[in-house]
Amino acid sequence: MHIGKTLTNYIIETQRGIEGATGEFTGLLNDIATACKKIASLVDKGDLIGVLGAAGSENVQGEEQKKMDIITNEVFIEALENNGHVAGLASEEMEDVYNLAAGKPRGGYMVTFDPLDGSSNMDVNVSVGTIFSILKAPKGVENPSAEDFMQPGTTQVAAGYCLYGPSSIMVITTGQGVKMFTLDRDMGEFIMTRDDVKIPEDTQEFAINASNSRHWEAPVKRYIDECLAGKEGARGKDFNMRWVASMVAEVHRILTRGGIFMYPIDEKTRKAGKEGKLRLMYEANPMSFIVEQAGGASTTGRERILDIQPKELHQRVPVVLGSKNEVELVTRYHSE
Ligand code: P6P
Repeated sequence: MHIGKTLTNYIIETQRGIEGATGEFTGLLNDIATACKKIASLVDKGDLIGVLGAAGSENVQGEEQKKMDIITNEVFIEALENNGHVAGLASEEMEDVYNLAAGKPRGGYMVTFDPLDGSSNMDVNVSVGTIFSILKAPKGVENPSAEDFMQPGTTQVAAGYCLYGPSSIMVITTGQGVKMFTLDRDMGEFIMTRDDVKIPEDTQEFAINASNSRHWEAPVKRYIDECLAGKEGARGKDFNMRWVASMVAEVHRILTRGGIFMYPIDEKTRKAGKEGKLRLMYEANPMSFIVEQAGGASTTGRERILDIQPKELHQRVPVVLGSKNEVELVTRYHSE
């Protein structure tokens, strides 16, 4: 019985192909894999170890924090701060950049992450996930500032997520396509299960929180109404709808069978003074890098997400991502 290609095999192979690679990037991806294995084990145990429910605190977004938001954030920091691969971290769960303690070795990378996206789904046993994005740290900077993180999504060195669902699946891109690795819990290894993930360019499945429909802008309303009109309408085909309220699960479904995911800006978010619901640095950018690498597209409805010049660490953006032809149609509607 074969072992299969482990994530470690893949990382080392990839490193061999990178001129002057020092092994630091390899070490960092392994640290991230360690964090995700630990989180997978905590998610799996849930109520057995008393990690469900509210923490009794709020995060920088003013949202109620779940116990697992805090626990997984600490797991991620512990896995990354000791091995000298990063110079700084930024997380949905921390207001400011996390600088390493004095004396800890620094490395050439910075990581932004959402340690447990969709965490409220844990209380109802629905899939959740970790999202991460890897950026180059400015040379010789011991303690990167938030300003040092303000790099457009096109500068990402790598991005990925780990989906904690029926299986725990790590999905990674380093700019050479998208690979998937399924966790063999008995062995404690991620094994490659998909090598060259491609998103179908067309789809008949859309994902949006339809409870916001009264707040939508006209182009979004037009697109969704046409999907709902089905084969008798302008699109000439029926559509299905999904909404998991876990971005990682939605993106994984789209990578697996196509689809479009939308969290557009609307009157409600504008009135709240926000540019959208999802965060650029540790949700939209990493997911957009992955989706584009799989042949999909990702815009705000008005511009390519990876081109956005970030202004602040927890900046929000509208997101329209998935099957290329559908995203282009929605984006065209916004331009008309
Ligand atoms: P709503 C989870 O909180 C999240 O950030 C994404 O993972 C998810 O797609 C979205 O928000 C769900 O938002 O408004 O449906 O709860």
